[in-house]
Amino acid sequence: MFSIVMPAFNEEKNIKVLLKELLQFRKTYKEKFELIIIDDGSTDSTGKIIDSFSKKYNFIRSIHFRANRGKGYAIPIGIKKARYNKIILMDGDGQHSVSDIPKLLGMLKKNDFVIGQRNFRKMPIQRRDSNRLSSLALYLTKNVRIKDVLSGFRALRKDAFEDADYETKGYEIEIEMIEKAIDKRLRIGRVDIKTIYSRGSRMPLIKSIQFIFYLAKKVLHSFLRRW
Ligand SMILES: Nc1nc2c(ncn2[C@@H]2O[C@H](COP(=O)(O)OP(=O)(O)OP(=O)(O)O)[C@@H](O)[C@H]2O)c(=O)[nH]1
Ligand SMILES: [Mg+2]
Repeated sequence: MFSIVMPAFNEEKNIKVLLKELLQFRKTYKEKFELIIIDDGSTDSTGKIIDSFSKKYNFIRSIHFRANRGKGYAIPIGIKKARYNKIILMDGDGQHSVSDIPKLLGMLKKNDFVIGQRNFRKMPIQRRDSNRLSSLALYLTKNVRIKDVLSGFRALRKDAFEDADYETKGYEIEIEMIEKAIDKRLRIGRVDIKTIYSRGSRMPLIKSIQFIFYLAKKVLHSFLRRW
């Protein structure tokens, strides 16, 4: 058994299709799972949609918070609430393919943390560049090369992550989780996943700016420490 933790903020256009895909997948896949969806302050009908699914299917749990606090707030809550030690983190905007879940779980057998890496050639340029920049910053500060540091499709062991305290509450959590994993000397695996950009993408500029500030601070701190 495993848990899927899914953050969802204003995803009324995408989440229904994804939930139907997950229902289909659950019918045939050898291992059962629970699904925890965290909606903090969506202003569209996301909350209603996920509630209608959780009422109908008891393996789905919907968690709501009134105010919007960010993906980095939602993920650790989902991890804490998970009933199983094997956890899949999956975005609620349909950019991750349900068919990649077995691959991630397979890699988790020999690792504590698995990152689904996308094909950069199929990614919009702004995303590709912020990813490369983040990857370089991670290499400069931690001396570890990871290609797709911003991918939200991951597998992890709950016991390796549930105690972690995160500095960030936004999208930077993706990088902070990797930093924590490196510091704890966890085994980090990578697996190729499908790259879907035909749905879900909002590309807010603020997101790239947030990353750049976060990374610049980390790189600067790391150099000053060594100086
Ligand atoms: N609970 C919660 N989920 C969030 C929040 N912000 C984003 N998410 C979810 O996190 C997932 C990833 O967010 P996106 O904005 O699509 O980020 P991304 O996929 O890296 O970027 P795009 O390329 O723009 O799609 C989606 O399922 C969002 O609904 C938030 O504040 N709270
Ligand atoms: Mg997305």
